[in-house]
Amino acid sequence: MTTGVYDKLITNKKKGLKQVAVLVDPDKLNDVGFEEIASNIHDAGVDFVFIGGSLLSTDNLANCIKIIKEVTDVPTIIFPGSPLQIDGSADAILFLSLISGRNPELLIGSHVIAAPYLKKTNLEILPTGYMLIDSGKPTTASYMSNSLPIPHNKSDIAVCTAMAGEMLGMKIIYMDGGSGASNVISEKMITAVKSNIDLPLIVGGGINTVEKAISCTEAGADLIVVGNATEKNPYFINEVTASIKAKSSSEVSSNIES
Ligand code: 1GP
Repeated sequence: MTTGVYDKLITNKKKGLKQVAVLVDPDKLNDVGFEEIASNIHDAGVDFVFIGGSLLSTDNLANCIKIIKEVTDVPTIIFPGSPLQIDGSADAILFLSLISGRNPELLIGSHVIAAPYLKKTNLEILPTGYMLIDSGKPTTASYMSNSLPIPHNKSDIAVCTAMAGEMLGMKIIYMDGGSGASNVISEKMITAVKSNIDLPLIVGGGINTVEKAISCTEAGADLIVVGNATEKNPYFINEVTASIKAKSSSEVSSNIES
């Protein structure tokens, strides 16, 4: 079933409107925290809520989705660290294939396990070529995935990997430095990947200032993902969303006028 998440992503991409997703880790907040962040996400005009984590050690996922959906109609997308993170009450799920790695479980094994459960839900399935990029220090994502991230200065490897993902039929490419990354992915690498694929490009990991967010979108990200920074400053969501939207709307307007 299609709930329109991909349509929204594609429509905004075609218009040149940059988009923002907030990543909520169900382990890191309680019910009051879920309500607060959902309200903030709603007020800020965020485009999507990603929910999940590389490693979850609570059973908060279903409750987290429930509370967020009670507060806002911003689409909820599961960003799963494992097949245990499937919940049919969200709107969509990133069906991640870790194409930067060579771990067969994360290229096909987990998908086989998840497929019959997903088939019974109404989740919109978003086949996503997921690329971990080295960000200066090991992250939970790189450790838990038992895979080597692409070196941060090897744009050619990133480009070829993204192109292969597109040729394999993925519908999205997600370049991730990992949650809490020390360094954001370089503009050079983002631009190189962007100019070699037609798919929507998601970029995340270590985006903790408005300047970093803008540099990622200017380099070619269609959607940026912000996680950790919102935990330290809840109003970062408002600042970053307002800046990204103002900048990309004014660029779209000036393109129409010229
Ligand atoms: C990680 O891209 C996300 O998968 C978000 O990263 O928590 O560093 O913002 P941060």
